[in-house]
Amino acid sequence: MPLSVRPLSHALGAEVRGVDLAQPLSNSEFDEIHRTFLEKGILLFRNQKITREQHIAFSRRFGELDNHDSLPRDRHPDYPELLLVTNIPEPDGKPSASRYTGQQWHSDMSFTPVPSLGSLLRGITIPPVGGDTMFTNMYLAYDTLSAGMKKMIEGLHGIHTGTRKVDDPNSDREKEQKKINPPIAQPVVRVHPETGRKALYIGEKVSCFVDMTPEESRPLIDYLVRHATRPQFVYRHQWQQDDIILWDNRCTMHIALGDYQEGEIRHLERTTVKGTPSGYYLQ
Ligand SMILES: O=C(O)CCC(=O)C(=O)O
Repeated sequence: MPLSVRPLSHALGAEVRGVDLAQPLSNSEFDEIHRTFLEKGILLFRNQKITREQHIAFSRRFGELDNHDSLPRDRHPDYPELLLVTNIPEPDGKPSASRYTGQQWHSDMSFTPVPSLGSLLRGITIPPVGGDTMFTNMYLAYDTLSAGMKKMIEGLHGIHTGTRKVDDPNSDREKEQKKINPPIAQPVVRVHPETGRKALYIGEKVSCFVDMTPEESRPLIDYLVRHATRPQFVYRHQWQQDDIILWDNRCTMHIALGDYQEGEIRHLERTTVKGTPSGYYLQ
Protein backbone atom coordinates (compact mmCIF):
# COMPACT_ATOMS: atom_id res chain seq x y z
CA MET A 1 0.00 0.00 0.00
CA PRO A 2 1.50 3.39 -0.92
CA LEU A 3 2.11 5.91 1.83
CA SER A 4 -0.79 8.31 2.36
CA VAL A 5 -1.61 11.09 4.79
CA ARG A 6 -4.90 12.04 6.51
CA PRO A 7 -5.30 15.22 8.61
CA LEU A 8 -6.07 14.63 12.30
CA SER A 9 -7.50 18.05 13.09
CA HIS A 10 -7.77 21.51 11.60
CA ALA A 11 -4.93 22.85 13.75
CA LEU A 12 -2.28 20.16 13.51
CA GLY A 13 -1.48 16.52 13.03
CA ALA A 14 -1.70 13.87 10.35
CA GLU A 15 -2.06 10.12 10.31
CA VAL A 16 0.47 8.42 8.06
CA ARG A 17 -0.89 5.25 6.47
CA GLY A 18 0.75 2.57 4.39
CA VAL A 19 3.92 2.39 6.50
CA ASP A 20 5.23 -0.59 8.45
CA LEU A 21 7.90 0.66 10.84
CA ALA A 22 9.09 -2.92 11.39
CA GLN A 23 10.48 -2.79 7.83
CA PRO A 24 13.30 -0.56 6.60
CA LEU A 25 12.00 2.68 5.07
CA SER A 26 13.38 3.91 1.76
CA ASN A 27 14.92 7.39 1.69
CA SER A 28 12.02 8.71 -0.38
CA GLU A 29 9.47 7.33 2.11
CA PHE A 30 11.43 8.85 4.98
CA ASP A 31 11.69 12.20 3.16
CA GLU A 32 7.91 12.29 2.70
CA ILE A 33 7.37 11.46 6.39
CA HIS A 34 9.87 14.14 7.38
CA ARG A 35 8.24 16.77 5.15
CA THR A 36 4.81 15.94 6.61
CA PHE A 37 6.24 16.09 10.14
CA LEU A 38 7.53 19.63 9.53
CA GLU A 39 4.23 20.68 8.00
CA LYS A 40 1.81 19.07 10.48
CA GLY A 41 3.73 19.11 13.80
CA ILE A 42 2.54 15.67 14.88
CA LEU A 43 2.29 12.35 13.06
CA LEU A 44 0.31 9.27 14.03
CA PHE A 45 1.26 5.78 12.90
CA ARG A 46 -1.39 3.19 13.82
CA ASN A 47 -1.01 -0.52 14.35
CA GLN A 48 2.79 -0.63 14.53
CA LYS A 49 3.80 -3.96 16.05
CA ILE A 50 7.45 -3.15 16.53
CA THR A 51 10.21 -4.07 18.95
CA ARG A 52 12.08 -1.66 21.20
CA GLU A 53 15.05 -1.89 18.84
CA GLN A 54 12.85 -0.94 15.88
CA HIS A 55 11.34 1.97 17.82
CA ILE A 56 14.87 3.23 18.55
CA ALA A 57 16.08 2.65 14.98
CA PHE A 58 13.15 4.59 13.43
CA SER A 59 13.61 7.43 15.95
CA ARG A 60 17.32 7.71 15.08
CA ARG A 61 16.42 8.70 11.54
CA PHE A 62 15.26 12.06 12.95
CA GLY A 63 18.52 12.75 14.79
CA GLU A 64 20.67 11.85 17.77
CA LEU A 65 18.73 10.33 20.66
CA ASP A 66 18.73 11.51 24.27
CA ASN A 67 19.88 8.99 26.90
CA HIS A 68 17.62 10.71 29.42
CA ASP A 69 20.36 11.66 31.90
CA SER A 70 18.06 14.44 33.08
CA LEU A 71 15.30 11.92 33.93
CA PRO A 72 17.28 8.94 35.30
CA ARG A 73 14.42 7.43 37.30
CA ASP A 74 12.14 7.25 34.28
CA ARG A 75 14.40 5.59 31.74
CA HIS A 76 14.24 1.95 30.80
CA PRO A 77 16.85 -0.02 32.80
CA ASP A 78 18.23 -1.73 29.67
CA TYR A 79 17.56 0.90 27.00
CA PRO A 80 18.61 4.42 28.05
CA GLU A 81 17.12 5.76 24.80
CA LEU A 82 13.66 4.75 26.07
CA LEU A 83 11.76 6.77 28.63
CA LEU A 84 9.02 4.91 30.48
CA VAL A 85 5.63 6.59 30.81
CA THR A 86 3.95 4.00 32.95
CA ASN A 87 1.89 3.40 36.04
CA ILE A 88 3.11 -0.20 36.41
CA PRO A 89 4.63 -0.31 39.91
CA GLU A 90 8.39 -0.78 40.40
CA PRO A 91 9.64 -4.37 40.97
CA ASP A 92 9.81 -3.61 44.73
CA GLY A 93 6.13 -2.62 44.70
CA LYS A 94 6.71 1.15 44.94
CA PRO A 95 4.52 3.31 42.67
CA SER A 96 6.07 4.02 39.28
CA ALA A 97 8.21 7.17 39.20
CA SER A 98 6.67 8.13 35.86
CA ARG A 99 2.99 7.68 36.69
CA TYR A 100 2.36 11.44 36.54
CA THR A 101 4.54 12.18 33.51
CA GLY A 102 3.30 14.97 31.31
CA GLN A 103 0.21 16.04 33.25
CA GLN A 104 0.83 19.70 32.51
CA TRP A 105 1.20 21.59 29.22
CA HIS A 106 4.84 21.33 28.18
CA SER A 107 7.39 20.81 25.45
CA ASP A 108 9.87 18.01 26.18
CA MET A 109 13.19 18.82 27.83
CA SER A 110 12.43 22.55 28.02
CA PHE A 111 14.10 22.40 31.44
CA THR A 112 17.48 21.51 29.88
CA PRO A 113 19.93 23.62 27.84
CA VAL A 114 19.20 21.56 24.71
CA PRO A 115 15.44 21.04 24.48
CA SER A 116 14.18 18.23 22.33
CA LEU A 117 13.58 18.33 18.56
CA GLY A 118 10.89 15.68 18.73
CA SER A 119 9.57 12.71 20.67
CA LEU A 120 8.17 9.35 19.56
CA LEU A 121 5.72 7.82 22.03
CA ARG A 122 4.57 4.22 21.58
CA GLY A 123 1.31 3.02 23.13
CA ILE A 124 1.91 -0.46 24.57
CA THR A 125 -0.90 -0.91 27.13
CA ILE A 126 -3.79 1.53 26.91
CA PRO A 127 -6.68 1.76 29.40
CA PRO A 128 -10.06 0.70 27.99
CA VAL A 129 -11.37 4.27 28.38
CA GLY A 130 -9.36 7.50 28.41
CA GLY A 131 -5.67 8.09 29.03
CA ASP A 132 -5.77 10.65 26.20
CA THR A 133 -3.06 13.13 25.21
CA MET A 134 -3.72 16.63 23.86
CA PHE A 135 -1.39 18.52 21.51
CA THR A 136 -1.44 22.17 20.51
CA ASN A 137 0.06 24.16 17.65
CA MET A 138 2.49 26.80 18.92
CA TYR A 139 2.93 28.45 15.51
CA LEU A 140 -0.79 29.22 15.51
CA ALA A 141 -0.52 30.36 19.12
CA TYR A 142 2.20 32.84 18.14
CA ASP A 143 0.66 33.95 14.83
CA THR A 144 -2.68 34.82 16.45
CA LEU A 145 -1.23 37.15 19.11
CA SER A 146 -1.68 40.87 18.54
CA ALA A 147 1.22 42.91 17.16
CA GLY A 148 1.50 44.62 20.57
CA MET A 149 1.74 41.34 22.46
CA LYS A 150 4.29 39.97 19.97
CA LYS A 151 6.43 43.07 20.56
CA MET A 152 6.12 42.73 24.33
CA ILE A 153 7.19 39.07 24.48
CA GLU A 154 9.90 39.21 21.80
CA GLY A 155 12.79 39.71 24.22
CA LEU A 156 11.30 37.77 27.16
CA HIS A 157 12.87 34.63 28.56
CA GLY A 158 10.89 32.13 30.64
CA ILE A 159 12.40 30.22 33.55
CA HIS A 160 11.62 26.51 33.12
CA THR A 161 11.84 23.90 35.89
CA GLY A 162 11.85 20.11 35.76
CA THR A 163 9.32 19.68 38.54
CA ARG A 164 5.79 18.43 38.00
CA LYS A 165 2.49 20.10 38.74
CA VAL A 166 0.89 16.78 39.65
CA ASP A 167 3.26 15.18 42.15
CA ASP A 168 4.28 15.34 45.76
CA PRO A 169 6.80 18.24 45.91
CA ASN A 170 8.63 16.37 48.67
CA SER A 171 8.94 13.07 46.80
CA ASP A 172 12.49 11.76 46.31
CA ARG A 173 11.99 12.13 42.57
CA GLU A 174 11.07 15.80 42.79
CA LYS A 175 13.98 16.54 45.14
CA GLU A 176 16.35 14.79 42.74
CA GLN A 177 14.91 16.68 39.76
CA LYS A 178 15.62 20.02 41.45
CA LYS A 179 19.25 18.96 41.94
CA ILE A 180 19.87 17.52 38.47
CA ASN A 181 17.94 20.18 36.57
CA PRO A 182 18.40 23.65 38.02
CA PRO A 183 16.05 26.30 36.58
CA ILE A 184 16.90 27.31 33.05
CA ALA A 185 15.95 30.29 30.90
CA GLN A 186 14.54 29.88 27.40
CA PRO A 187 13.30 32.49 24.92
CA VAL A 188 9.51 32.85 24.89
CA VAL A 189 9.61 33.14 21.11
CA ARG A 190 11.82 30.72 19.20
CA VAL A 191 12.52 30.39 15.50
CA HIS A 192 12.09 26.82 14.29
CA PRO A 193 15.51 25.88 12.90
CA GLU A 194 14.07 23.91 9.95
CA THR A 195 10.97 25.88 8.91
CA GLY A 196 12.17 29.36 9.91
CA ARG A 197 8.75 30.08 11.49
CA LYS A 198 8.32 31.71 14.89
CA ALA A 199 6.63 29.64 17.60
CA LEU A 200 5.57 30.49 21.13
CA TYR A 201 7.67 28.66 23.73
CA ILE A 202 5.81 28.69 27.01
CA GLY A 203 4.07 26.13 29.21
CA GLU A 204 3.13 25.12 32.71
CA LYS A 205 6.77 24.42 33.60
CA VAL A 206 7.52 28.15 33.35
CA SER A 207 7.59 29.68 36.82
CA CYS A 208 8.63 33.25 36.05
CA PHE A 209 10.23 35.51 33.42
CA VAL A 210 13.88 36.57 33.69
CA ASP A 211 14.23 40.03 35.35
CA MET A 212 10.60 39.99 36.50
CA THR A 213 9.04 38.95 39.80
CA PRO A 214 6.79 35.87 40.04
CA GLU A 215 3.83 38.20 40.77
CA GLU A 216 4.52 40.20 37.62
CA SER A 217 5.09 37.09 35.52
CA ARG A 218 2.17 34.92 36.58
CA PRO A 219 -0.69 36.73 34.79
CA LEU A 220 1.21 36.77 31.50
CA ILE A 221 2.28 33.11 31.77
CA ASP A 222 -1.31 32.14 32.52
CA TYR A 223 -2.64 34.23 29.63
CA LEU A 224 -0.13 32.79 27.13
CA VAL A 225 -0.81 29.18 28.18
CA ARG A 226 -4.57 29.78 28.04
CA HIS A 227 -4.26 31.39 24.61
CA ALA A 228 -1.97 28.64 23.28
CA THR A 229 -4.34 25.89 24.38
CA ARG A 230 -7.57 27.29 22.94
CA PRO A 231 -9.65 24.34 21.72
CA GLN A 232 -9.31 25.38 18.08
CA PHE A 233 -5.50 25.02 18.28
CA VAL A 234 -5.66 21.53 19.79
CA TYR A 235 -5.82 17.88 18.73
CA ARG A 236 -6.93 15.31 21.33
CA HIS A 237 -5.57 11.83 20.79
CA GLN A 238 -7.41 8.73 21.97
CA TRP A 239 -4.77 6.04 22.12
CA GLN A 240 -5.01 2.56 20.64
CA GLN A 241 -2.52 -0.18 21.37
CA ASP A 242 0.45 -0.04 18.91
CA ASP A 243 -0.02 3.64 18.07
CA ILE A 244 3.13 5.67 17.65
CA ILE A 245 2.92 9.44 17.83
CA LEU A 246 5.79 11.61 16.76
CA TRP A 247 5.60 15.28 17.76
CA ASP A 248 7.76 18.29 17.02
CA ASN A 249 8.71 19.86 20.37
CA ARG A 250 9.81 23.07 18.63
CA CYS A 251 6.31 24.05 17.50
CA THR A 252 3.87 22.04 19.66
CA MET A 253 3.06 21.47 23.34
CA HIS A 254 1.25 18.52 24.84
CA ILE A 255 -0.39 17.28 28.02
CA ALA A 256 -1.28 13.82 29.36
CA LEU A 257 -4.81 14.17 30.68
CA GLY A 258 -4.71 11.37 33.25
CA ASP A 259 -8.38 10.77 32.43
CA TYR A 260 -8.60 7.08 33.23
CA GLN A 261 -9.66 4.79 36.01
CA GLU A 262 -7.18 4.28 38.81
CA GLY A 263 -5.98 0.69 38.71
CA GLU A 264 -6.09 0.45 34.91
CA ILE A 265 -2.65 -0.09 33.38
CA ARG A 266 -1.28 2.60 31.09
CA HIS A 267 2.19 1.88 29.68
CA LEU A 268 3.91 3.83 26.94
CA GLU A 269 7.56 4.18 25.93
CA ARG A 270 9.17 7.24 24.40
CA THR A 271 12.32 8.11 22.53
CA THR A 272 13.50 11.71 22.59
CA VAL A 273 15.40 13.27 19.68
CA LYS A 274 17.92 15.92 20.71
CA GLY A 275 17.36 19.45 19.46
CA THR A 276 19.55 22.53 19.24
CA PRO A 277 20.72 24.60 22.24
CA SER A 278 18.44 27.45 23.30
CA GLY A 279 18.59 27.57 27.11
CA TYR A 280 21.01 29.02 29.66
CA TYR A 281 21.42 28.58 33.40
CA LEU A 282 20.72 31.51 35.67
CA GLN A 283 23.55 32.84 37.85
O1 LIG B 1 1.54 10.05 28.56
C1 LIG B 1 1.22 10.90 27.75
O2 LIG B 1 0.12 10.94 27.24
C2 LIG B 1 2.19 11.97 27.36
C3 LIG B 1 3.51 11.79 28.00
C4 LIG B 1 4.33 13.03 27.96
O3 LIG B 1 3.86 14.10 28.26
C5 LIG B 1 5.70 12.96 27.53
O4 LIG B 1 6.20 11.87 27.22
O5 LIG B 1 6.33 14.03 27.48
